[in-house]
Amino acid sequence: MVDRRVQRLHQWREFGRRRDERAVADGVVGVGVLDGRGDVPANMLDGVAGSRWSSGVPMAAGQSVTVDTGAVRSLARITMDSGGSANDYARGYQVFLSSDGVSWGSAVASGSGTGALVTVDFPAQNARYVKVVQTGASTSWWSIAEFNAYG
Ligand SMILES: [Ca+2]
Repeated sequence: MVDRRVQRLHQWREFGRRRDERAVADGVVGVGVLDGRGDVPANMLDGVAGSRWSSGVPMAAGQSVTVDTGAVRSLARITMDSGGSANDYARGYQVFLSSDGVSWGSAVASGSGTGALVTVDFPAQNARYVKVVQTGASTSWWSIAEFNAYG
């Protein structure tokens, strides 16, 4: 079940600075589910709404997505946008943070998606890695067109 595909992206993307928010999700991505038929993990970080990563299988508890923001930094929000695959949002999620990608501790947030754009706020914490674990289930695939993290 677990295909720990990791890809490094070299671009760095910033936007929304007028709101003192900065996208920091561009980095190494690992997904704990099989890639969906060419919907590779890098697609969730490429800044293109029309490209997506997808699970390629029905959404199920235990599937996960891990993003490396590139450095330890204060994080307080993530967004997962399933874009045009509007029904592929996470039915349930837990968010974990880590400074080293090894030790994760307790979930900093949990909840249920209700639409294509899932925004998750949590108390600011210094971390480098973000892992989202699926806790829901659906006949739909889990797709993320764009994943972002904010300080
Ligand atoms: Ca994309």
